[in-house]
Amino acid sequence: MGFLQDKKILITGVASNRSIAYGVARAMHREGAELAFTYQNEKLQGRVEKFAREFDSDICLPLDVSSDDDIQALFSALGERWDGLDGLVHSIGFAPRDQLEGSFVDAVTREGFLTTHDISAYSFAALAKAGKSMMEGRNAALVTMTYLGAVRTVPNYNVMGVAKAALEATTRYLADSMGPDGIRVNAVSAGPIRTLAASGINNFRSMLAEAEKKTPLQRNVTIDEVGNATAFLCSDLASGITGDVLYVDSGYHIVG
Ligand code: 0WD
Repeated sequence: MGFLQDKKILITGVASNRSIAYGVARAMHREGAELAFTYQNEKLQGRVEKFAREFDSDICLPLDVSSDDDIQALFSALGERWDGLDGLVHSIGFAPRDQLEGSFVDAVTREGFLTTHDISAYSFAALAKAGKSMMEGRNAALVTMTYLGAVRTVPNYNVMGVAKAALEATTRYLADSMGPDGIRVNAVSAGPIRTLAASGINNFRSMLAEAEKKTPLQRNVTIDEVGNATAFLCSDLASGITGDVLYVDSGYHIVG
């Protein structure tokens, strides 16, 4: 029996089979979880439905996190299929491309800043708020995906790093305010992985190469390693852990 047996978990952010959320789905499915998925737009619908079937799920719902209506509709529709929710994985991030290159002070704009924070940080709070009533009283857990750029400057990561700092603080505030309902909230800080989102970051290849050179494990991490850690944090094995950021980065963050 897997350590997520009988848990009902909603996974956002599967865009391709390279997405971190895809690695999360693979680990959670292996550990016996029942899964539901969201897709950002019609273009991705067919692909995400196919992934869902691969993981024995027929629950695939639209969600653009910039829309409050979408967020409400998501939980209404999920409530028709499930009597509650044990886990929610937030694996969503976006910054306009012009924000992710060059010097931060030159690149940042009001609009770029707001969009990046809305999609990449506020959306986690919005999903927690809208999903709370389905998660109360069942040892539920939320996990989001963050990056070291939240706590250190990383070339070209720019306003996305600022939004990740907001996301990590949001994780702590959500953990504090949802703890009394038995809901845990954590973040996984993943090392660089080649995905669709990552391809938007200028010079991503050199981030991968540098990590490989400098990490204690001397290699980059995989979506399956991030998936395993996320599955653990959503499980009862992690029942004493909340408000935390767990690094899955081959140890890169400890190296000076
Ligand atoms: O190196 C990396 N890949 C790292 C990623 C290192 C550390 C953290 N992360 C984070 C990302 O910042 C993000 O929060 O992990 C999360 C997942 O990212 P990913 O797996 O690297 O990227 P991807 O496969 O592209 O999935 C992100 C998805 C989007 O994909 P595209 O490529 O179509 O933008 O986030 C979704 C979308 O499916 N997304 C949205 N979903 C709902 N509403 C929205 C939106 N408005 N915008 C983006």
